[in-house]
Amino acid sequence: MSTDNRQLRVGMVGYAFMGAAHSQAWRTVNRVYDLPARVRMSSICGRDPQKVAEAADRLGWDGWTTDWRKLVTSDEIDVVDICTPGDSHAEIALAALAAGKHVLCEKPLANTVDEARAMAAAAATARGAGVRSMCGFNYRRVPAVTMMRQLVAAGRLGQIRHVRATYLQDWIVDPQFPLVWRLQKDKAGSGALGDIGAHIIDFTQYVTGQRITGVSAITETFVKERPLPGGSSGLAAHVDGHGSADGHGPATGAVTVDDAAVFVARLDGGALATYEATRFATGRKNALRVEINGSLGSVVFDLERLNELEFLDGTQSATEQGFTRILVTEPEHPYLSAWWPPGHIIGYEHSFTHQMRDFVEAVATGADPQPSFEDALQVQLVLDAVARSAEQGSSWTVVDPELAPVAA
Ligand code: SOE
Repeated sequence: MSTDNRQLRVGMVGYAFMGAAHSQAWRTVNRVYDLPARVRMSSICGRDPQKVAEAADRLGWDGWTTDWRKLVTSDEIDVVDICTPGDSHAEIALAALAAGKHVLCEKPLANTVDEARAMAAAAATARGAGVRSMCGFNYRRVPAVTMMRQLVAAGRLGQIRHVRATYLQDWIVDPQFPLVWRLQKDKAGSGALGDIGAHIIDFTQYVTGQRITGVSAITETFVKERPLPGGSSGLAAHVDGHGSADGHGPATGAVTVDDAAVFVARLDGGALATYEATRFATGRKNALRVEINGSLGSVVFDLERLNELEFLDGTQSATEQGFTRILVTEPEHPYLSAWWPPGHIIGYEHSFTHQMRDFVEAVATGADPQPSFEDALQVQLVLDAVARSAEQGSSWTVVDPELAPVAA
């Protein structure tokens, strides 16, 4: 912590989509919320000096570096924000925690359970020295989602019976979309499962207060070969890709992650749950939807209408029952007192500002921000169980092919 306890000097590693979203949040958090500490956007780190210098200027960072190890051990840094692909989360977080830096790490926490365990253990050790850490499951901080949790916790849904979660995207439906890092297991750990499946796992456990105890899963990789990025050809053909025989022409590489994951689950409070995470839901861009059914009511959240909740109060007379559309923009709603008058809606990026609000307040007051690395390890354990279930196919019962296939 800086000598001035009211200042938090942040160093961020990574400057792509999540780097931009986090930068927006660091820029705004002190301008919107009255917090016990002020954020200083001290330095941003990336491998390409020209690109990271440009990102520092565009995103509002005081300085930049290409050496993350120097950044996380600098005496001029109090917080390390990790916005890189999953294959570097563990190395950076472990070094930062060992250097006594507070850490915010993007989801999923890591690419493997072993890495996540090491990170959670290091976070627990660092906690003893007053060092805080959090994993960036930002959707928890959409006001309507926080309100969903409040409704469940207040008993307004009664005993939770069903959780129904889908997270649908379609950005790689085109087989010519290149083999980017998110489609490579060694970089991303998994595909739709860890990238967006992690969100609905955390989301539903957070809202219900229940944890997934068992799963039965199937996954699929619909497109198994893709062009290498940058229209690579020739040499690239020899990089575990499959280019043309003469070494020229478009080279391709193997997709080594899932395109879609579908699984059923049991939660420890007795609820049955269904989960679908896919990048092949043609027409669905970033469609996260969760419905919770309980003995006294139901609630529905749809990210495409993130300022609203649909709430069914099952205690009302049958003749008057119906899903109510709650506009979650009142100052009494979570996080919203700091923004605009009722009805002036907020957006996706506000969830990151709320995330930074809670992180800064926790660090400045000596509290542990949520979700912790332990919470994120539990999500990692669920991801691992889903992957193992899909691989083993253990619970898969084949339907007897009694009827001959219908002639085309
Ligand atoms: C890509 O699927 C992605 O950027 C995820 O990585 C984010 O976590 C999600 O919020 C939006 O989509």
